[in-house]
Amino acid sequence: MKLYGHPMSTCVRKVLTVLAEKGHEAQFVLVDLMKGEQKTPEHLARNPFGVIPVLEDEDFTLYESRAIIRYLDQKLPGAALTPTELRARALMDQWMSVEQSYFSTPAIKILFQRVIHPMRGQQSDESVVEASKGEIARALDVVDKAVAGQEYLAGSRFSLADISWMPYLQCLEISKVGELITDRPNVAAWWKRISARPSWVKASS
Ligand SMILES: N[C@@H](CCC(=O)N[C@@H](CS)C(=O)NCC(=O)O)C(=O)O
Repeated sequence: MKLYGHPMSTCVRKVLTVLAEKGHEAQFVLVDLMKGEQKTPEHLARNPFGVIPVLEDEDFTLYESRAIIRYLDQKLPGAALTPTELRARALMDQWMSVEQSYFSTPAIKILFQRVIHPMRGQQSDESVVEASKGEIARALDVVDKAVAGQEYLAGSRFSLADISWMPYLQCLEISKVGELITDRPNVAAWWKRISARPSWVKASS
């Protein structure tokens, strides 16, 4: 298997976490975002949207991180990251959808304002940061209630849902808005629990 990506990418980190949970190594092919390599004809042939990650499994090419992690979980041996029980599985899907609909976009917006723009010599627009913080607070208030009485988003077992949220929770810390996590005791305990997993430590270092 080949994984095309960049080690700093949030979407790639999800895939690397799943590979590490499964104890599987894929050949990592660097697509240098700093050099715009994701927009070359060679990469556009792999992913017409010009983004990473892309997975190649022999003659099969797959893009979109959430599709890739579902594929890898089904394909590879090792501990299942998708619950078999119907309702737990439905909850996993619900939380992956909530992440995509309400959480990752404002988290990335803050990362751009606070980290990426200053790296490029541009000013941070704090009105964007404030609006995004409001959206994130709403999502994390909901998560705080959900993980009050259970260890993981889908119930008692770590799943793809937790993995989907992890890179964006890390973005909040990197962007110096970690109080969005620490102000919510159940979210803070959940983040501490999942970010200590060796798979995440390996994928995010
Ligand atoms: N929905 C896509 C998003 C992919 C994406 O936006 N990847 C970013 C890195 S995290 C990227 O390649 N950015 C470069 C660009 O937009 O040119 C997925 O989940 O795979």
